[in-house]
Amino acid sequence: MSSIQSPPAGWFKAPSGSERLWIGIAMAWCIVMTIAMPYWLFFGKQNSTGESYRVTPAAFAKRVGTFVESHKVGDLQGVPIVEPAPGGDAYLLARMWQWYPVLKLRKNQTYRVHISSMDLQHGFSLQPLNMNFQVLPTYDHVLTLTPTSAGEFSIVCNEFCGIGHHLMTGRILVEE
Ligand SMILES: [Cu+2]
Repeated sequence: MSSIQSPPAGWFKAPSGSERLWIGIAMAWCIVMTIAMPYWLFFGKQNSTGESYRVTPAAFAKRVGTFVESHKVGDLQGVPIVEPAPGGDAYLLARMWQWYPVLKLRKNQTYRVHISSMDLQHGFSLQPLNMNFQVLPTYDHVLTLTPTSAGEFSIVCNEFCGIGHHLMTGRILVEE
C-alpha cells in the first residue's frame, strides 16, 4: 500500500464564513504592502539613492588608506578617527570583524559616504536610528548622508559574517 494516494473525490471545500474573511484581510494586506514598497522608495527619507560603483577590494582599501592618512584627527581604541571635509567624500570599510575607520562628521553637513566590504557580505546598521544597508565586496555603495543630530552613533553588523560577527561594531561621531 502506498502512502501517496489521491484524496477522495469532493475533498475540496470552498472557504466560507470567517475563513473567507481572513483570506480577504490577508490579500488586502498583501496589496497594501506591495504598494508600500515603491511608495517608500520614492518618498521615504532614509533611503539610499542606489548609487553604487564597481570596485575591487584592493582598490577600495587603497582609497580608504589615502582618506585615513589625509584626514585623521585622532584615535579610538586603536582605530583612527577621521574627519572628512564637509560636503566631501568619506570612506567606511567593512571586514571580518571591524568597521574602519571611525568617522567624525558635522551636524547639518552633507557627506558622500562610500561603503564597501573587503571579504564577504556585511550589514551596515546605524543605531539607534535603525538605518540598514547591505555591504557587499566589489560594490562601492555611496550613501549621501546629512546628520541631523549630534551625538555618538553605533554601527553594528546585522548580517551574520562568522565567529566574530557579534564583535563587529563601529562608530560615527557627530559634532555640532
Ligand atoms: Cu559583518
